Amino acid sequence: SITEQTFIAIKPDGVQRGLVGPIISRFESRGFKLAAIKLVTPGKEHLEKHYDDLKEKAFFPGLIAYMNSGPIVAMVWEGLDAVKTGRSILGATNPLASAPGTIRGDYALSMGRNVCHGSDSVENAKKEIALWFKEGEVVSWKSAQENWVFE
Ligand code: YYY
Ligand code: MG
Repeated sequence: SITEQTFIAIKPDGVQRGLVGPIISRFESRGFKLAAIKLVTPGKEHLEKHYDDLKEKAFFPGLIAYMNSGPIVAMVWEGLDAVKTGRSILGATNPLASAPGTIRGDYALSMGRNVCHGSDSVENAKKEIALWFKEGEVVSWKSAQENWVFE
């Protein structure tokens, strides 16, 4: 639906490398509506919760240290098929396999520095939005572009 929401984050490497603007631009210009945004350093415990399903993986400690190494831009983007289309805008998890034209395919080379996060299902998007944002931080508003983006 056109009100589907996804959680998108610009990881510490994306912020440090000055990619906040270019990454936001891709979601904006595709036609998605920004529903929430903040710059945060949420701490280890929060990041472990975010990646809870990966806690048994060998790369988990490194992943948490990387995510905890600097500020992250946390966002909610809304629009038609936002979760699946958001993932396609990000590109494959391993940047070496990400198509050019995707964020990771244009800006990243290594799996452990892949600059962005996006929810992988509508159910996980809801969980992640609830983890990263408080009630009232996700804004409901009508975009003036709506009828030019959707029929
Ligand atoms: O959702 P996505 O970020 O594309 O991949 P996940 O399988 O959820 O893994 C989260 C995160 O962990 C990934 O973006 C990079 C890192 N990672 C890794 O460093 N090494 C792996 N073999 C798999 C994932
Ligand atoms: Mg994932």
